[in-house]
Amino acid sequence: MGNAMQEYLPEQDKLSGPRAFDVESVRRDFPILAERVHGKPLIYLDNAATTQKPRSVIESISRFYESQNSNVHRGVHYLSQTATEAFEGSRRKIQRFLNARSSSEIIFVRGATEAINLVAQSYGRDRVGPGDEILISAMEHHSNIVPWQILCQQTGASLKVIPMNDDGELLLDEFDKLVGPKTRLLSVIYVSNSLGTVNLVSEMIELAHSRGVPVMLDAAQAMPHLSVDVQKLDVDFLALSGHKVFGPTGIGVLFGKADLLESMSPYQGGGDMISSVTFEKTTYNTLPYKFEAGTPNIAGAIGLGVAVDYVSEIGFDQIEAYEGELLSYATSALSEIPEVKIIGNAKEKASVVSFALEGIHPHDIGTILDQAGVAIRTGHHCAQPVMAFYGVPATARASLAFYNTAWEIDALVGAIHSVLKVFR
Ligand code: 7TS
Repeated sequence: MGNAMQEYLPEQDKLSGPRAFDVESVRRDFPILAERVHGKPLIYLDNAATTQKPRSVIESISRFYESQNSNVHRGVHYLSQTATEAFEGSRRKIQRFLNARSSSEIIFVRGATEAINLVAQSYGRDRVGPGDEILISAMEHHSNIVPWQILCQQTGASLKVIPMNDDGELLLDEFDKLVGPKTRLLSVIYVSNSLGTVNLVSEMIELAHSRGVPVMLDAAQAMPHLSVDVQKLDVDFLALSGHKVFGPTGIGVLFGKADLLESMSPYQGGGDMISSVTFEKTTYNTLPYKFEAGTPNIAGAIGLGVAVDYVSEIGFDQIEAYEGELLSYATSALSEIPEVKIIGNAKEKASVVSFALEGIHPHDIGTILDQAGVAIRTGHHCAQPVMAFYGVPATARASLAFYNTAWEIDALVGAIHSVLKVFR
């Protein structure tokens, strides 16, 4: 396998990097990064699918089950109060992380997918009718397409799509024309998981608001890379997944402005979301509990609180600076291989390099890279309309996090040369 057989060692790191950011020390916080795969050091470049977890997050989950496990909001006993305090403490951490006005604007859900479905149903069904329009973009993940299609089928509304150019940038002139009197909501991806584009969401929110249109952001891929301030953005709803921001799976957050959430009907019915129930009539609980029916993922929420603490401690100044350098390093290293075609060349990008190798199916690339210990994703990345736009069935995608290094990019490049050798 040629170069891919080499072991790539930290000494080969080439980034000058902000000195205060010690990537090797950060890596030691993530136990899985010391694993070997097929006898080679694991090189994990599939962070857009899910990120790895620091030891503090892993330990917080064990600690919960070892010494705090109890249901929340239900008991006067010690453990239930401890669990409730840890759970609600985590909600406050996330409130601070997003700079929301109140912790009652932070709804715990399963992930970005559930957050978007919640808004489509709870906000959409009461307000959207025949002839109305929901606006999304050409680069959405399926989870920001299908819930709106379901809403459109239920209500007789239609879906409108902001187009993009060949670099993978949304056409803002077209966007301007699409936001009209029939538009009921704009729901747009902040950072594209398939192209890496960072959309100009501040400008888009401002324009939508100037025409009375509320905005939802799918921030699943923005959270691990950019500092997100919901008040500064003035966004109405925002979805995130815990597992993409170094937290556990099965937990995520819907942020919503309190007045909007107050005015919405519950998404699901059950325990915890009520204030009183008779067979004749149920009254609902206050925010955020109105939208949290049933026993939540308590350990997951606590783990997510620890994850956002971890990220905040490093700080987005450092993360953005380091990842920016790493992305440029990866982009130029891959561009030097003549057979590589990078898909998605937006001016503003974060941490994703999608590419094709002429004449080689992405799944073959992924399989050979795996033998070299390099984990990338190949496929349509749940963005089939993006694949259709570029006329490809799939792409190979390397997606970065702040614990990745230049020597890992070198290993990726070495392994790509091995792929080319096999197919030549
Ligand atoms: N939105 C974006 C932009 C995403 O990238 C993803 C998952 C989701 C929503 C859904 O998140 P979930 O946690 O609710 O599943 N993206 C990917 C990906 O790119 N590869 O695997 C999952």
